[in-house]
Amino acid sequence: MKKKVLRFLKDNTDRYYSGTKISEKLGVSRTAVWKIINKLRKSGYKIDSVSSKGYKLVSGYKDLNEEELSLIIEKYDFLDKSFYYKSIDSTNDFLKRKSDEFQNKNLLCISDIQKKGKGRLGRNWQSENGLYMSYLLRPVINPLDATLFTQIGAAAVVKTFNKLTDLEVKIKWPNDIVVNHKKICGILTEMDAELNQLNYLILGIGINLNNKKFSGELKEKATSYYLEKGKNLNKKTFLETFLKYLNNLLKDYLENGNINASLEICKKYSNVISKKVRLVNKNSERIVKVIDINEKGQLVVLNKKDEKEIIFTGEISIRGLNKKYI
Ligand code: BT5
Repeated sequence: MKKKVLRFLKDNTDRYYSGTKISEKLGVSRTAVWKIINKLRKSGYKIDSVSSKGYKLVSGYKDLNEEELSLIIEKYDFLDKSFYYKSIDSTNDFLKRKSDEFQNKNLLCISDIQKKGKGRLGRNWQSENGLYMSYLLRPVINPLDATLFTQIGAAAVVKTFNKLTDLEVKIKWPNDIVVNHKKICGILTEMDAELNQLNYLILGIGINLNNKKFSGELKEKATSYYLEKGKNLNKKTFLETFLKYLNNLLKDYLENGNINASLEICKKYSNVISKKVRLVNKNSERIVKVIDINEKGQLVVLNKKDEKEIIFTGEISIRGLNKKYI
């Protein structure tokens, strides 16, 4: 109901509407309208009221909240329901828990803080002042292709940064976005699948927007928009821009079978293609030269013997030759 009233006020900022008119239009009681308007005011919306004229929204809510998020996703067919929290364990884990309850639905969860934000292989993701979002999607694809979604997400993040900022963002295949050799965003794609059938995947994206500092080992390897530019970047603005790009790239892939648009962006902004890098996994490390990203989103490298090899996302990490992060 709150959402209905808010949508009405947002769509009708040209003039005042009386409580009676709003209640008629929306099919709710006048008292309900009055109560909701008071609630909206309490949560930060500026709603002007003039006796004998009625109400008018003067300025909206600048940040994200539950209503704003649910209004934002109404524009997108690929999302059915959203959840917004001030604090949560992990947005990926939350959606996993919701997957049965919302069968056949695509979900988005955003939280201001994550107490147990996750990276790959159970690593920790420090989540204090950024944009933490997870998308539970149910594409009809081969489970082997689920990793392409990491590339789609990375491409949409880069396009968003390019549109909103002058940061020089690069993609460190497969799941890091970096600025000035430091990580500003990480992506974790998880899935629930049987042999040939994907039940769902969760695309989890953590973006360091307004983080003021990082502690421990992260001081050297993490950065945020704030740390680079000395000012904040509005989360809602970032999300709205990001969703436009994500929607287009997802459509390209899922409706037209075209993954090239995403992969072209990943290649154009790659900071590993044409470079020698160290491939590191649990037990070993070796130096290879990266030559390409193929149509499956896998890394094509030349090994020591100058033979071509395909690297799957799996457990591999990439590091620069000088032992630096990249
Ligand atoms: C990732 O893993 O980069 C995936 C991160 C995905 C986070 C999102 S937030 C929304 C959703 N919900 C979740 O619970 N997760 C997803 P990986 O490549 O394994 O990198 C993890 C490593 O990055 C850690 O071991 C740290 O070294 C470093 N790290 C941790 N927090 C960071 C941060 N905020 N910024 C930059 N680097 C960080």
